[in-house]
Amino acid sequence: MKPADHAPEAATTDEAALPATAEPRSDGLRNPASITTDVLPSDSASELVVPALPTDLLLEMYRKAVTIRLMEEALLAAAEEGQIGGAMHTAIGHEANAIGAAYALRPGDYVTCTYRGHHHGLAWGMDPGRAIAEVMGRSDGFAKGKGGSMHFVSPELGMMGANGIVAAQVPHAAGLALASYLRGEERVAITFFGDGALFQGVMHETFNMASKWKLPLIFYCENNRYSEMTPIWRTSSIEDIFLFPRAYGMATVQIDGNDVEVVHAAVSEAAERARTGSGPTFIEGITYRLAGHMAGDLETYRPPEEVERQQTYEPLTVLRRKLRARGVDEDQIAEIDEEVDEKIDEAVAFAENSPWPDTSETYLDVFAGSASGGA
Ligand SMILES: Cc1ncc(C[n+]2csc(CCOP(=O)(O)OP(=O)(O)O)c2C)c(N)n1
Ligand SMILES: [Mg+2]
Repeated sequence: MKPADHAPEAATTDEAALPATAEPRSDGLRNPASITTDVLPSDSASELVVPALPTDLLLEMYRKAVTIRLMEEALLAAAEEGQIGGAMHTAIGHEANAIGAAYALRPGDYVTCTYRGHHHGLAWGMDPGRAIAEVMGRSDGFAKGKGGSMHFVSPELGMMGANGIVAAQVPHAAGLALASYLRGEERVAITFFGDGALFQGVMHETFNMASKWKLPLIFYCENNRYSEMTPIWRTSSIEDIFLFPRAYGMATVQIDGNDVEVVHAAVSEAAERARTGSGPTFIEGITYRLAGHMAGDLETYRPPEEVERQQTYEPLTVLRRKLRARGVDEDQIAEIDEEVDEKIDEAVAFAENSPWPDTSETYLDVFAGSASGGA
């Protein structure tokens, strides 16, 4: 075959958004072309035992999910007003992945994530006011406004950093897991990354090392089926990406990343495996990014109908349905929505009133040895 036969074809907008065929494959896996319009993931989650969580806990998770959603909507509005410098990526639609995981782990466990990490920060316990202040570059932010949206960090909470370089946070988490192992601690590290990260070499180096050394590590792929503006079926040789890490001899599972109970069950099982010395787990959470790749994204690469379809099965909708099925009435849900709405208004006001960092601190906390004692 000539090299030209392997070359990717140029994508037109229509081709990029609409798969050519959705025929099922003979081996039972999903056809690569079908995934961008799938609402529900394949059946592979069925092997996982998913216990029902107590209704009180689901209510707490719902409150957290609404907090993340409203904070990110407020941030998008602030970006439109020109209040935010640099790129900002929201995780609207990804919330269940962060919340289900955070509630399955213990205080003291570590997390690292991508530039799309507001949801992880809040799930890990960050205060929304200080989080918004960080995105706005204000001095009350967790990194005193110097990290911004793409470098969320709060070591005191175990939130060890978002990262702007695709996949760079993954070996960092392996280092944290190794440190925990060497110190004889029971701390687990979880690292979140996107489907696009799978094709970075460092991912595979980390898979091999973590599996060989049985590190207490959880690899969590938030598969939203796009890398920036490119659908996964255009870039990946296989669509079920949990099959890649399986080759490194680790446990893998593909789950519904829009359902907090499923995520909680998968991460609990992985944490148990990690804490008992049985090594890492790879979780592929199928999810969907409801907003653009970043603030200001015109979203010309996917049809609005695709987003509308996904709106029928997104984390908040799923949680509301669960709560209603447990007998929680609409009024109680609406009350939570209103309370959170007020809290987010207060958080935005707090951030807007937070002072800009002093110019005398420009080089503080930037290089090793210049730390001023804070985060
Ligand atoms: C090493 C590197 N290459 C390219 C980029 C540019 N880039 C930023 S986001 C992104 C897409 C990543 O997609 P995915 O891993 O699926 O995460 P998602 O944005 O969908 O959450 C790319 C290629 C980068 N930041 N780092
Ligand atoms: Mg992606």
